[in-house]
Amino acid sequence: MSDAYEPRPEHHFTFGLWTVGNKGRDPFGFEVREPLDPFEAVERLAGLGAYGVNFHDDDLVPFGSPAAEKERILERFRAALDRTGMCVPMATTNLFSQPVFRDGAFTANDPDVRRFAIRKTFDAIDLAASFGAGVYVMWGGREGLECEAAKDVRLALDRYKEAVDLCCAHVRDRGYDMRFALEPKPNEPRGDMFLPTVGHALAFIGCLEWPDMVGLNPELAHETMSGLNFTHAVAQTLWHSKLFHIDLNAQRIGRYDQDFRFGSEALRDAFNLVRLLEDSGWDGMRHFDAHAYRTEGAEGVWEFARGCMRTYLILAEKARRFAEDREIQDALLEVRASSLAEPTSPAGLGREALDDLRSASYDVEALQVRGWPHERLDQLTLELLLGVR
Ligand code: GLT
Ligand code: MN
Ligand code: MN
Repeated sequence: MSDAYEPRPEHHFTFGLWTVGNKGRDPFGFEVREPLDPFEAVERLAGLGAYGVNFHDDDLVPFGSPAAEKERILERFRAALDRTGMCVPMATTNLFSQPVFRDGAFTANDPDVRRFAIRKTFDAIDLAASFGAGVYVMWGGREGLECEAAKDVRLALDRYKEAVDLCCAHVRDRGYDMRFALEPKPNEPRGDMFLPTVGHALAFIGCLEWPDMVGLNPELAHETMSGLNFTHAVAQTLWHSKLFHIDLNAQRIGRYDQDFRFGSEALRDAFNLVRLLEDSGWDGMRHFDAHAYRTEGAEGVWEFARGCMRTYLILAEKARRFAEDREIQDALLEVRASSLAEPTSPAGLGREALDDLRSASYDVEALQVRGWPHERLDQLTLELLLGVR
């Protein structure tokens, strides 16, 4: 099928090697799919119109590979990228799979484990830089706890800050053009994780040594797990100029981290998110951190990947139509959406402005009688999404 929603490299869609390479293991069941060769992942994604691939160090070079094997893998991977024109815009470290990180990585109680985690990250940053990645994601998969008494959260945050500062120092020392993106998550795999939401992570960044080098990689599934509005989380991240990367997928509230195909749940929320990204002029990657249902065989993975990209493009088209739809625009006028851009105090914060606010009189009666036709605006939006407008 070829139509207006055919993904192309200029749409900047990316996937992690771990996403299309997900073998379908879950806490109750074994793998259902064969391992996917990273070189095949590059070829197949390029064939579907993706722009790039991202990886954890261990996705590409299995943990503990001898140096010669590492060289061989990197050469083949580089050749696949050259052949297809695919990029590596982002990379990250696996600080969660190996047993050594069972008590955390950057926040492990054992200083040697922490130093090893930082050493592993330095090496992975060097690898990322060698592929030209400009964004380095930090997802603290094991940073957290189950037994509250075992860690003082304030000390854990001291160590978390120290680790992020050290990674920034490494990038500065090497002279790389690279920024860090923290990825919050409330729980899973730990019972409770540090930096659980976008809000926590934004506040943390302000306490770092080089806050300008650090932003966020918010994930739809993670904020939704906490019952939060992901579009609002992204809007605030943009407002702080901290959207460095984004993990798109689908998730139902109150479930485990589902990482479903983008748009497969909460379609209207997905639309609001796409509209925000498109309207904001977000020029970064549209990265899918999702995986195919466990029901799928090898080919289902590519249906899944194609579906993520197509749904994004369809919703982007709906966002354009939203902006052009006369009735919707009239409804926006009715709710005075654009008036929110007017400063509340055009005269600013000075004494005069304050006196003006203090002395003005307001006709509260008149202000409160007016209804705000959000019902109509919302129904029009829904009908646009349902395809009847
Ligand atoms: C892991 C996690 C994701 C993170 C990845 C980056 S790994 O799959 O569930 O949300 O983005 O480390
Ligand atoms: Mn997830
Ligand atoms: Mn993620």
